[in-house]
Amino acid sequence: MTDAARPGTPDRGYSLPPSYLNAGTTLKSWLLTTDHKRIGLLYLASITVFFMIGGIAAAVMRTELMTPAGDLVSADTYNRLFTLHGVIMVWFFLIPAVPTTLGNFVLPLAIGARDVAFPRLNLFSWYLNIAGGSLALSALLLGGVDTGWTFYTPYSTLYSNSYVTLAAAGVFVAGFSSIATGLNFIVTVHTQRTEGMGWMRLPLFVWSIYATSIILVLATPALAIVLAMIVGERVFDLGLFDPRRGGDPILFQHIFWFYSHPAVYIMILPGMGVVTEVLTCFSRRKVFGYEAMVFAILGIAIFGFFVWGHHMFVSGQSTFASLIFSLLSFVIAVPSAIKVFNWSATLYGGHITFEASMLYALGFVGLFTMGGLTGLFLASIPIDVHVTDTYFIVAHFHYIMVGGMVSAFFAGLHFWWPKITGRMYSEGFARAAALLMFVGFNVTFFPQFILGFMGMPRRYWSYPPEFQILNLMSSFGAMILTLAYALPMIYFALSLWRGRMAGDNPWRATGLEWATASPPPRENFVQRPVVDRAPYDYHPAHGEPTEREDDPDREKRDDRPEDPA
Ligand code: HEM
Ligand SMILES: [Cu+2]
Repeated sequence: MTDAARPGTPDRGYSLPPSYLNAGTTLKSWLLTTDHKRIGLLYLASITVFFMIGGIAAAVMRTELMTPAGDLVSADTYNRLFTLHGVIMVWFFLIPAVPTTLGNFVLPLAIGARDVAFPRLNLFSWYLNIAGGSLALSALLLGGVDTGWTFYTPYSTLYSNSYVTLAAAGVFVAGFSSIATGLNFIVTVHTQRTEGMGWMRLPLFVWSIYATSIILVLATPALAIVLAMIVGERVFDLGLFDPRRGGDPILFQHIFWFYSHPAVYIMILPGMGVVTEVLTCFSRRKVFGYEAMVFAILGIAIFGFFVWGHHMFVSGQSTFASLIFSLLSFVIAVPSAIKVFNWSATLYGGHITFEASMLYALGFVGLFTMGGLTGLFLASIPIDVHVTDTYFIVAHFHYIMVGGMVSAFFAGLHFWWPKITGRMYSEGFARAAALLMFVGFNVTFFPQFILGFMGMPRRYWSYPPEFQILNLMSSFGAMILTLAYALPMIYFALSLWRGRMAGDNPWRATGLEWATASPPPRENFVQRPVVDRAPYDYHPAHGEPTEREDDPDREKRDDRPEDPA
């Protein structure tokens, strides 16, 4: 087929139909918008900037670690670098990443709503996020913070003379942005579902954002309180964490991890939701075990609140407490394992095609599984005591957060890009980037498991020469990874400029967001859709799975001998 005859080929110079993108083009129309789709894009722009800042800090650290001697930066600068990297990546990139961008854009569309329940609050939470980010950044740029992103006492309260108060204030403000967003999504799912969209018909992406929102609302206040306590201690010398005055430095760790363990599920649950949408679409299968998936999501959200003590096995907490926390940590692995099993079962016997977003999603499943399994190692006390504060930990959480969540973020961005912009990107380029990211990720972080097991501590700017080969590998992988992260920026920009028109539903996906134009009109739907079936209706009973319109692998499939049946 020639290009011109293909459906959805660009007719350049063609004027776009009215959509949210051309409903007002002034800067003001963007900065004061209450459209959930535009707010999603505002967040996309801001978290991209934060990701780049955090990435630059990582690149400097990895360059320092290429040689055993601490020669590029001083020890003190290195401390400030990993703090900057951690604070930015956790609070200003990873936690908002999927919920505020894809969640904002897709969630109302996926439930057939016109917008979120509180559109102005939605815009306000973006401004809060920017305000918090600016405060934290100013602290980190004025001279930095050297406590690590975990702000452990008593160092952060009694000894550090860096900008702890300002950074804590920034994260505190950003916390209110999280709470506002979470509240907004909860009310939206309760009140804005279209006719026929019962709870058990919600796409799993919506369920995952819903569960994440519950954690955001319940856990973030604990973070706000503990940060306020740090500021109170530093500014008013309250003695909350000072044993000489009846305080307790370990109290900080309890409250901090009471927030931060659930926060790892704030980071990963939305990714699980994205991956479920992508895997079902590109294997043309109904998700295996929908109900089990819903209960696994809710189970993770609830049990996530009871395992914080596994971060404190070496803090001196009672052995009995450690045993309980260890046991509960094994229990919470069960719902995650159910999800991995169900994704595999969804793929099994599916009609699989390897689009870029599918490659990212498959990458997520593998890398998340490795992160999760090493998490089980860490949940068993003897192993954790051995590898506490080593590179094993750094490898473990990067497998979850970067291999898992960042892959899922890219999977979702590629999946919904045609809906967001109305245009396609270069599939070949995108597949190459997905593969490069997977390879670069493993070359960067796998050696760190070994380094950790050999005893290399984290948060050090120099190390004994015997660790150099593995560190070099890791730094080399980081270069590949940097390239892989830069590639999407190029082909997405090209796609905006001259990408092929996407059509309403280029992947032939089943979600409601695909039942409206790409890009959608300001009000989302010309006529609000009515839902009369369960989600993921890809494979009607006894029928052939629905084909994708411009499936690049379709010709290969058509060449296969006819199935006599
Ligand atoms: C682009 C590739 C990345 C590289 C090369 C990288 C590298 C590093 C390095 C060298 C450290 C310091 C380890 C230590 O001495 O303790 C670190 C810590 C950390 N990284 Fe990354 N990182 C990358 C991406 C990310 C991303 C995308 C995130 C989150 C989204 C992230 C989150 C963290 C966190 C939370 C810490 C801990 C900081 C601390 O211990 O206070 N990293 N990373
Ligand atoms: Cu934890």
